[in-house]
Amino acid sequence: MPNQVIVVMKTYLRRRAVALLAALGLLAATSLPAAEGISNLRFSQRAGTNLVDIRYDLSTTATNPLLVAVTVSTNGGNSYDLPATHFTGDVGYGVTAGTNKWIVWEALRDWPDRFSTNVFLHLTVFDGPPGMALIPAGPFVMGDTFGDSYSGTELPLHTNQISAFCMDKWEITKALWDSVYTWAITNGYSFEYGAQGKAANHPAYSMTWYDAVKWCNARSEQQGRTPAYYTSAAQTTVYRTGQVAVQNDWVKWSSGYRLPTEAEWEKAARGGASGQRFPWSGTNNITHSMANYYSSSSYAYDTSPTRGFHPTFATGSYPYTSPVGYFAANGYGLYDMAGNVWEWCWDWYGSYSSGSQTDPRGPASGSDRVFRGGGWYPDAIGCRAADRYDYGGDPTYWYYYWGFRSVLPPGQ
Ligand SMILES: [Ca+2]
Ligand SMILES: [Ca+2]
Repeated sequence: MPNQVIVVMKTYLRRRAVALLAALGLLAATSLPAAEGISNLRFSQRAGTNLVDIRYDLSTTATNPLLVAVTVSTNGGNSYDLPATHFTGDVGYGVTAGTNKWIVWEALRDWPDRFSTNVFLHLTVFDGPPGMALIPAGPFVMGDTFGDSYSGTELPLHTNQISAFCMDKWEITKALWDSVYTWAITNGYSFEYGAQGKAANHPAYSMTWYDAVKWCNARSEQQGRTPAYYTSAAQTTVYRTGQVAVQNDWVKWSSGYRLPTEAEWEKAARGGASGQRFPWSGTNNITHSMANYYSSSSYAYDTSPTRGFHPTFATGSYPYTSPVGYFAANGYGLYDMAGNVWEWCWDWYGSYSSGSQTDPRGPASGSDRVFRGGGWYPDAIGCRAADRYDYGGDPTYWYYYWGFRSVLPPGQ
C-alpha cells in the first residue's frame, strides 16, 4: 500500500494589541506586516457600544475547511486564557477565503465591567490534515452541569485549559483501520485481536486499548511522522508489539497520532458550546434523528419518537453500527461524538478534582481506561458530552460497541 499523501497543516498567527477602553472609547491599532493567509487585519470598537469589529482578508491554498479562532489576553499577551466565547461572524469552523471577513466580539459579555489597555487578541487560522478537524486552544468546563449522572463520577465541575489539536472527524472506519493494519503487520507491528467492522464505512470495533494505541503509532510511521508512544520513559523504542501499559511520560505528546485524552475528548464533543447536554447546540434533547443509540423513555431528555435500537440500523445481527458521518456534525465538524461506538481515550479512569488544570492526562495508573460518547447499544445517558463509561474499560478487553478515533497535535 502506498503511503497516503498528507497535507501538512499550516498555522497562521497574527497578533494585534487592542486598547479596550470604556464603552465609548476607541481601539488603538498598530499596523503589522501582512502575512501569508491573513492580511489587512484591522479592528475597532464600535462607538457607543461594547462591540469590537474585527476585519481581515483570508487567502489559502488549502482545500480543507478552515477554522478561525480568536483568543484573548488580558495581561498584555503573557497568556491567552480569557474564556471568551461571544464571537459571531467569520469565526469558527467552515470560514471560506475572501476579503473583508468580519468578526464581531461582544467584549464586555466575556469580561464584564473591565477596561484595560492590556488586552491583546490572537487571530488564528487553521487548516488541518484531510479528515481531521481543528479544535482550538482554550478553556472549557468539564463535567455534568445537569445533575444527570447517577454515579457522580462526572463531578466536581472543573475548568481545563486545552492546547489546540486536530481530531479525526469520524470514528476510525474499518477501511482506514485495514489500510494502516495491513501496512503495520509487515512493518514490525503485531496486534492482539485487530478489529472488526460491519462495512468499510462503518466504525472499526472490538479492538483492545493496546491495539488502538499501536495502531495510532503505525498510522504515524506509515506517514513518516514521529510516533507518540514508546515502551519506556527514555522514549527510544517505539511501541509496536505486545501489551505495554504506556505511562504518561512515555508519550511524545506533540508528535504523531494518539488517542485523545479524556479532557480533549470532552472539549471536542462540546463543539465550542458550553452548558449543553449533547454535542450539538440548540437542544438538550436527543432523538434517533441525531444519533445511533438505544432509545428509552427512562430519560426525559430522550424524546425520540422511535424507541429501542435505531430502526434504520438494527438489521441483521449485532452490531448495529451506522456509517460514520450519517448524522449531523457538532460545532467543530465532528461526527458521532454521541453514539455509534464508544471511543477509547488515553486516560486511566479516575476521579476528577476541582482545580483548574492544563492539558490533564489522567491518573498515573489504574485498572480501566476511559471510554466516551455512548454507542449503538447503550441508552441516551451515554451520549451526553459529560458521560464517562462506568462499567470498566479493561484495556485487554474488546466488545462490539468499542471503537476509537485519534488526534494529531497541530503544526506537524
Ligand atoms: Ca462515537
Ligand atoms: Ca456514566
